[in-house]
Amino acid sequence: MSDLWNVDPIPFVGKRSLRQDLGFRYYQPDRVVAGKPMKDWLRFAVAYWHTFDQRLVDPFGEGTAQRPYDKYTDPMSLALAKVDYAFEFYQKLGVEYFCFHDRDLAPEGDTLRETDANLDRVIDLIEQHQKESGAKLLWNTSSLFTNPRFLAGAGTSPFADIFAYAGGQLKHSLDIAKRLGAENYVFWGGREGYENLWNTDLKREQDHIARFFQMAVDYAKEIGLEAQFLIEPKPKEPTTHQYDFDAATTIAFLKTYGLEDHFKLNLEGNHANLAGHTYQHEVRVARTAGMLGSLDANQGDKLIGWDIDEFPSDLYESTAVMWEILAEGQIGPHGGLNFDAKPRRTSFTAKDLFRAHIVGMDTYAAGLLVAAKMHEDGYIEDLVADRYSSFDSGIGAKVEAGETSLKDLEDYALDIPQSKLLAATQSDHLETVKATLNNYIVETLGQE
Ligand code: XUL
Ligand code: CO
Repeated sequence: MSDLWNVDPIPFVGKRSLRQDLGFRYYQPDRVVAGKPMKDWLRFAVAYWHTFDQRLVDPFGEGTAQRPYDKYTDPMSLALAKVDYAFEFYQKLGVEYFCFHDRDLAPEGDTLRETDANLDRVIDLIEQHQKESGAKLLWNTSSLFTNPRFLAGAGTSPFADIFAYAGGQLKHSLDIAKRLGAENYVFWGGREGYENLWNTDLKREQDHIARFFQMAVDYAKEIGLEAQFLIEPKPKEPTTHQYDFDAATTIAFLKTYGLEDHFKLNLEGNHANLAGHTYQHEVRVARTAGMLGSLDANQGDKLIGWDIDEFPSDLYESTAVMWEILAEGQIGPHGGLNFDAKPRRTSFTAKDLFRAHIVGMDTYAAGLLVAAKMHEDGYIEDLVADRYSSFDSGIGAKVEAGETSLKDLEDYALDIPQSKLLAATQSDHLETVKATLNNYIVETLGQE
């Protein structure tokens, strides 16, 4: 293997030391957990935009990132060189999947035709690397939000030429998805929302983006693209109000426009938090609707109100998410766990990119181990079954079977004394449940 990064392949080191560095403590790709190898439960992916393009800028300062390909100054040479670095990175980390936006890969030209030509040169190289390394495309997407032309959206832009341009750009991205064998195709509507309602025709914008999605469905059918389409909800940032606010809003939108059979959801931890939800909540809502597609694994910060895309390190959250995934049997029909995350501005070295992915991968591998132990014991299953058991027989069973009217309920309830009603409620001992979750985390990982 080449050594562009000056880093050895990342080994499993297990419990060797509490002071972890360039090694995994929990992630062992081929270790079987709950009937499947860890790598098949987790299907980790590296996000091109954060890992290879991100300069670690913030609104107050320039980028701090130091990358081994910084020596390339010509944009096209840099774009091509980065692909070599990317594929070595996947192999050294032991990650089988990657994700990208079209504009992560190559500089734009003046026209879409010129831009497509630049992009296709890079896609040729990616295709060659895929053949050599076996790395797979979890998903690709179109950046319909970075260029100034998309200042008021793409599929919801009030300007027809911009809508048309976005459609042309999307078509080329779908062709790339087909060519590279993408397992999914993601739509994140960065600027598909509005700043102010006084100048916005909300109905017309939603009709337009539904039409945009329908054209994507039609074109995929035409070219025989089998990638699962995914919408990634986010409530705000960059626009103040985004149409794909959260999982529930996005599911309602898809059902309103009859698109629900063609799309599932790609859910991101930090986006969930911005919508006022936990990551687990978003995964559960999608599961319940049969629409869980894939995960963008990252985490937010309680103290910061925007999307910080931090690498996941919270074991409580990864346990909750992996509990849902184990209950579901998979992340999604073709889903994976994409690190839509970046190191902090102060972790600016190339090796920090490896360290950041290691903590993310280990956090989810640990979450998988804990959640598997919880499912094995049936702890949550038992407590939930018990909590709803009054619906298993008697009046509850009749309600569930659709055999009751309000009149029946009145007849049943009219003379029950308050003491008997209170006796029908039960404490859920929530504090004990939380303590037990802590015990599962500490004990399961302690035995590793
Ligand atoms: C932005 C975000 C995107 C999408 C892909 O918050 O999550 O990177 O994942 O466009
Ligand atoms: Co994302």
